[in-house]
Amino acid sequence: VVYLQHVRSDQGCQVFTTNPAQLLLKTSPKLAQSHKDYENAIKYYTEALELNPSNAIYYSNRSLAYLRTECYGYALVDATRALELDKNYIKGYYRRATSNMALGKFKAALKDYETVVRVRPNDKDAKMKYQECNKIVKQKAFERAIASDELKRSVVDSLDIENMTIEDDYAGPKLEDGKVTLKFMKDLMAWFKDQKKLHRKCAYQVNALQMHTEKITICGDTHGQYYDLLNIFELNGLPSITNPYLFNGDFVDRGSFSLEVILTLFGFKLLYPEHFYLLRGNHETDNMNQMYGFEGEVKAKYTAQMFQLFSEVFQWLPLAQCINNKVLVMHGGLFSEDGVTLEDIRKIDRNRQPPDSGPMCDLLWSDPQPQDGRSVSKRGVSCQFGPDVTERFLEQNKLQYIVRSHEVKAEGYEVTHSGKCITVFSAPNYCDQMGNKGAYIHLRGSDLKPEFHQFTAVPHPNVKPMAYANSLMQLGMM
Ligand SMILES: *[C@@H]1O[C@H](CO)[C@@H](O)[C@H](O)[C@H]1NC(C)=O
Ligand SMILES: *[C@@H]1O[C@H](CO)[C@@H](O)[C@H](O)[C@H]1NC(C)=O
Ligand SMILES: [Mn+2]
Repeated sequence: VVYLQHVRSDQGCQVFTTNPAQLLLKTSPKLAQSHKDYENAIKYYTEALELNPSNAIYYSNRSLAYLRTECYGYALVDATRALELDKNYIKGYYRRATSNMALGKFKAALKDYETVVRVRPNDKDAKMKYQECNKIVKQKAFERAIASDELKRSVVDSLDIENMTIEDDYAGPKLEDGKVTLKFMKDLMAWFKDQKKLHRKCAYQVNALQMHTEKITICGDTHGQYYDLLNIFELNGLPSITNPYLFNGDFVDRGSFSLEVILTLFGFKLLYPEHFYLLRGNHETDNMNQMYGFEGEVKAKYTAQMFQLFSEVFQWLPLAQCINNKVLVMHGGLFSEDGVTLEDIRKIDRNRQPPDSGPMCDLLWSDPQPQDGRSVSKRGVSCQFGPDVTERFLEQNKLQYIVRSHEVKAEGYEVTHSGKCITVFSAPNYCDQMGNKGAYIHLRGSDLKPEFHQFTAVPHPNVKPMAYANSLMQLGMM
């Protein structure tokens, strides 16, 4: 297993070398592990494979680079090829297991860990991974068993929030008569900034209140980067009736301040329900939260029951938002089939965990591609759609363009498909290692012309990204 050091660059320098292994393995504290390094590693391994297509190590190493860039579908294909070429190549089993874990295919992952443990009975690391994965498979089976015998009951019904007492020594923010006010929001953000915890009674109150469902600012993925979220409000102003916002999903996971991000966003939703919008991302789901940290973080800071409540609320988040009948915003992108209308999107029964395919899955998971048509997704879920797909969708629904998020971009945003498909991503220096900028977009006036604003990462307290993630997904364990 390769331990990659993901230290932040203090010189901001990037080294380009033609040795892909060096790109994967940079350990000097002077160098950042950036997205660009992994993309270059992929390029060089691809070239090496053209010269020598039967080298299992090249496939396995490219698989690691794909894991790092979240192309889990491609990572799975490469790990599988490595094993076809050399079925005794242990690292190949690890890589394939990690790809399957990332895709939520826990049983498939368990089979590979089983193989490693069989071949290397004395390997402690392998044994630990096997046990961890086995635990998840058993827990999933148990959850399925109870879900089928019991009517689904809201966590809210089993809570007695009114009767929870706030201890006298609690000096933090409180709701006023059960309502979120601007003063509460300002106190809350300052409280979180100092790494203090909101009283559990107030955390339940912010969560359990009804979620209701134009100049507007659109932000992309924030992924638990609370200090970068505060910086957005610093640069662009606090949300208000005259300064509305739309946050386009993936508020939680990866960054270790996901609770602070989501409670702040829910607070503003309650304060300005008609001027503050939140859409669901692929990370507002149980499978992702279990692997990438949010479940662990909520359990560490509050309780398992609090996580259940978040899970329920996430299921009510809308999947898409249409602005002035001209722009459609969603987290992932367009569909695996032509002909989907806005009416079809409205009719989606969204109050559930997303299925493996179909329009709900596509809205949360798909990505654009430069070439026409559709291809298999690099992620292993949903599809990639070309400019012609975007064009037909916009024409049929009489729209001008789409805005989506979901992919890290070096500049924080990217305009593709002749200006008809815009990506915006608001987590700068994603996971403390990608070196990317963040961006948000202003849409203004009758033409809704997009205007881009970029920003860079600000420092955060010393809690690393993925600190609460499942140990199998922690960086360095792949
Ligand atoms: C593959 O990656 C490993 C690190 O996991 C590295 O030591 C090795 O040199 C790489 N092999 C090739 C052929 O690039
Ligand atoms: C609070 O607890 C008391 C005593 O246990 C009970 O009588 C009352 O109904 C509870 N209040 C609410 C709002 O549930
Ligand atoms: Mn996403």
